Amino acid sequence: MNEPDTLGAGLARRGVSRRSLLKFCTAMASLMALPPGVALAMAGALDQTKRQSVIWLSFQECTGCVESLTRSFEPTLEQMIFEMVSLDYQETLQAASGEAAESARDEAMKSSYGKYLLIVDGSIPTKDGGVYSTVAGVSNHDRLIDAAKGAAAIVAVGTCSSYGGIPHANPDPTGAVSVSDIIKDKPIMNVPGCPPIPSVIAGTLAYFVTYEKLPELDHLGRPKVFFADTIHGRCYRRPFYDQGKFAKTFDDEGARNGWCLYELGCKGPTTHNACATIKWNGGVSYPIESGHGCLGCSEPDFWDKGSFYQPLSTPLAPNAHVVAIGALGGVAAGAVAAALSREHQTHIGEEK
Ligand code: FSX
Repeated sequence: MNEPDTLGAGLARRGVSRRSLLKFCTAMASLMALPPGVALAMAGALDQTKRQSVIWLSFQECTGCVESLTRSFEPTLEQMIFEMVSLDYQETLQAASGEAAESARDEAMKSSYGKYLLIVDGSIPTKDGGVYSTVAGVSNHDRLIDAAKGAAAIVAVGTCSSYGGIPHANPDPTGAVSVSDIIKDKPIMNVPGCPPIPSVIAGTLAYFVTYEKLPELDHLGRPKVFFADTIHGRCYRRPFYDQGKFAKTFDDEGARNGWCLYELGCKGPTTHNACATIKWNGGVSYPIESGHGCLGCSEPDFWDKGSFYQPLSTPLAPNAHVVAIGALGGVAAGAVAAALSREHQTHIGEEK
């Protein structure tokens, strides 16, 4: 399955022109806020690069992450990503099954030892010897340890593999943990979201293929280019928040006028993700634009932090809040968001 030729040759064979590659790189560079001129360099690098071997393991998950990456419109950046990598093992997408699939994985791990990118979606059960999720009779835990040994880097796709996700939620019957809870000696990037935005998965893969390293990460292991801002910070309903205009129910006048959903439980102020800028379904919309508050699905323990319809806290004076989050910038805004999160947890605790 490993193709020895360059990505440029592979793309040409499939009828993808140099112009399309450049267009793709321009979109990726813009998505990741890279400086002008990077797109051309990226296209040159990609043209000459060997297709990156990728081994993708799926553990305790709902397959939403893979669905997210594959359910997109034509032509898509995400589809081009599949031309860029040699997806040597992926249980949901591969045609092979049984022993043929397992031997393809073994072969890819052997031939690309030390070079392949390991992608993991889903959390890893650790209770009772990991019996709650096994593949070919091997526990997820042991498969992860085995595959991680020869990986150049690991990408945890989805909140489950990044932080434990829904399987880890109270009462956590399987003892679900994240990839970074188990693997300590490899570069790991978390791409959370339940599921993550397809372009974010694609963008991080493009970065790794181009630069042969992971992008700059934040304190939770997320690529800063996509997760530096909160949803609230980039939300198109933000002007209503600033004016103190809040929908009180999902069908009142405020809701019909597109006012802020903060009082209906929106978790945008404490959630770092790119939904408000990149959006979903080819840039069509995102949950808040569809009339529902953010659930905070890309943050650790989002399921246990309280009702999706419980407001984070009583709103501060709108303008004070704007200054706090908007003007302070990255680190300070993060501190405010963290404070809001703590306030939220206390508030929820008091409600119970
Ligand atoms: Fe988890 Fe992904 Fe949510 Fe589902 O693979 S992040 S439950 S979208 O499928 O892992």
